[in-house]
Amino acid sequence: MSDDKKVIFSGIQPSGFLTLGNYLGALNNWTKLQDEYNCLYCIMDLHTITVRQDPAKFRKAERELIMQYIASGLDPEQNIMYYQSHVSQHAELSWILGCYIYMGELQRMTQFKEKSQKHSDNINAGLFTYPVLMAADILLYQTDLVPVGEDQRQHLELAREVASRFNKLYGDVFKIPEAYISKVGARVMALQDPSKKMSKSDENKNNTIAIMDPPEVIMSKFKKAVTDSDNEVRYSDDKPGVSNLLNIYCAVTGSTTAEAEREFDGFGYGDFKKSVGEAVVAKLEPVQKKFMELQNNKDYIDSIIKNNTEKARHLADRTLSRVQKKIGFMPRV
Ligand code: AQP
Repeated sequence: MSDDKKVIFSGIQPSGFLTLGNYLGALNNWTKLQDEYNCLYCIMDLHTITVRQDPAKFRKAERELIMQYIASGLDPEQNIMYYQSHVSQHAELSWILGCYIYMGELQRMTQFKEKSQKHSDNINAGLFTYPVLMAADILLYQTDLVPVGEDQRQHLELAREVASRFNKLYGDVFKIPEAYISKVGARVMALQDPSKKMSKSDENKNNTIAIMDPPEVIMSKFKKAVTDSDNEVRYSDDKPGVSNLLNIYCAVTGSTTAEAEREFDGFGYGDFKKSVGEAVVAKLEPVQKKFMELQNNKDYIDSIIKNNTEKARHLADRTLSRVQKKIGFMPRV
């Protein structure tokens, strides 16, 4: 990692095949950062088990996620991409930070409230302490910038708070991370219900486009996407379905909303949805092709995992050793 570049940390949970939402909201933006920043892209498997996973499916999703990172254009030589569970310093720092974060702070986290409603049969302690682990993830790498969606902002604030608290007690140990606001922000909504975001764990598969969906499946899902009754392709808060499709179109083609509205002036919804589907198919085609190639190259993927894990462990250990020393833990012999 070069010393003169800022550090960016982010990650995705291996909770299923990535959606167009993950691609446009995260991966596609990450590929634009790799020259300018030192980037770490973690596969957040410790976070994933806050919701029960089927072990075989989980392992497959883990394996496929690193391939989806690379297929989307992330260079494994330039970026550090690794599994959270392979770098034990995440869990170790999480325990320590948990002793510097108060119950009341965690109780205020809105994502915990939402997730405990959604998974009311399994409100485990991990779901509650999720933001502590997230603080450890970020602070371990002396991260400058964290690309976050609105839903993670509160967690990032907590990470900043605990970093400052720790620094006040022990001196400058952690860098205080900032949110990175992407220039192209695309929040992709569910195709059948544009009031909620597109999520890989959505049970209604017509709500989501998986980045590996075959072209005919993508076209058919767009054909079924919800619009409205006035047959006018225009961006507006009272037209959430059409606006979501316009957003998707703009994110994959690079057009502005005004340009897209002009392009679709006079189009019926059927033709509009067909054009959006075709643009998405064209954007995903090279990603899918690369993924297929990687599937046949197990040794290459294994070597990437090994090299990148070593790099991540080395950086993580630098911070963790410092923290342990400051606290007064017995030095390692
Ligand atoms: N619909 C979306 N639009 C834009 N960005 C999105 N992201 C997720 N969905 C959308 C971005 O993807 C990154 C990683 O997400 P994650 O898998 O770690 O967690 P998530 O946000 O909970 O994603 P999902 O797909 O909704 O997963 P499940 O269904 O397992 O909860 C983040 O950068 C996020 O902003």
